Amino acid sequence: MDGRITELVRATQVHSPSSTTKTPLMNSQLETLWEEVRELSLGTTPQIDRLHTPPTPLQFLRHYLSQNKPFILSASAATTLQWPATTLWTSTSYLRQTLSSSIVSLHLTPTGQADSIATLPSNPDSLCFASAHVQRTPFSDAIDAIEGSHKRDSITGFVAYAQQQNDCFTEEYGALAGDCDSHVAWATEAIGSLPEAVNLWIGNHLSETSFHKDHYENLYAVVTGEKHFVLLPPTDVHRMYIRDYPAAHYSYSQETGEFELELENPVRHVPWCSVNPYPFPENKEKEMSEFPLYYNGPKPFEVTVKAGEILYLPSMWFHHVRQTPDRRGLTIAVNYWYDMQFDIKYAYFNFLQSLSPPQKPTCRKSTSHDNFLTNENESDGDQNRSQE
Ligand SMILES: O=C(O)CCC(=O)C(=O)O
Repeated sequence: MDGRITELVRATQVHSPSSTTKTPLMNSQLETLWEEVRELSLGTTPQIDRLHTPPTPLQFLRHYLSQNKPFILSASAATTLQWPATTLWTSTSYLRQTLSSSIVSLHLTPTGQADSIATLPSNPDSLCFASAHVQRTPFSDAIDAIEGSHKRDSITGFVAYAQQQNDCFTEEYGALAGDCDSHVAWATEAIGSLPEAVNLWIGNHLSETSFHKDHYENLYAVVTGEKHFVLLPPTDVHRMYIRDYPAAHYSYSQETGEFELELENPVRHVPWCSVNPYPFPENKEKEMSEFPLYYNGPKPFEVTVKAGEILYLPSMWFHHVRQTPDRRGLTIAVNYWYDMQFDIKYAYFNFLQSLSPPQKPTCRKSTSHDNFLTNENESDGDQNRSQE
């Protein structure tokens, strides 16, 4: 995800307000914003639109792209994913044979959570942004590792996820190019350019991507297995508790089968979402009191993208991704990242993000019109924190 992080950091440096004094928001103002966006555009249920025929470029532009609104294109749509990949990639031996001379980037982590917040073993009270150990691996070894890595919470062992990004489908998996469309025609026509990157994702049931956002219009096609997305619109940014975390990297030793997690030196900070939508039950209460805007605000949009379906994930939407594998234990997806317009919506988003959220939560359940924070006029005490 390095390319993506560079992009985020670049955008932060260019566009974040220079002043360290931020205007505090009131929770009632935030609630009004969240509700208005849902009432005016997204809908008030946690479901997103499901289309049964592909949109024309004009429909896509008018109803979704310009409104920054997601939808799912159902597999029942006659023209959805009529790709050779939908049948060919269900055979691991086909993949092995076609990619027999390909070297791919495999991301190894102890639990399947690459690019996520982790505790530092040297100081369990400290959190960091942990990136995976990335290993260049012949494809047939990589697929063995993904299929075989099912261990969680063991000291040795790893979870492998092929999630290189940065146009990896075109580069590392070029031999599979003929099995899929090289772009999504109605999106290309509406956006006016070809995708900036096409990526392949091969994971298992433990592979998980933590909450983040991207500066891309994302057309995400699942080929085998299922992907489960939790989505929040950009206007919900304060519910994500974006904080700066020191960057750290896992390194995996083949000899011992163990990971080490080391901080970058010199220290570099990565702004990242603090919320985990699926905490362990024993941590749930603590998480709810730490992140009340997430837990007490409107229900996030949840969507499962099945084999043969495409999700339109608009730019700057926060997303968390888990997966259910096919019978072999694999989930395979291809996604198309199109450049977003850095337009007036982007400027509004940066302005919103520059405003401090109300400070110090009081954890109690609320109705949607209830004010759920008691001290709504206090400013964010952490004034030096830079944001994503
Ligand atoms: O499939 C995944 O694990 C993550 C997908 C993602 O974050 C993206 O497409 O931007």
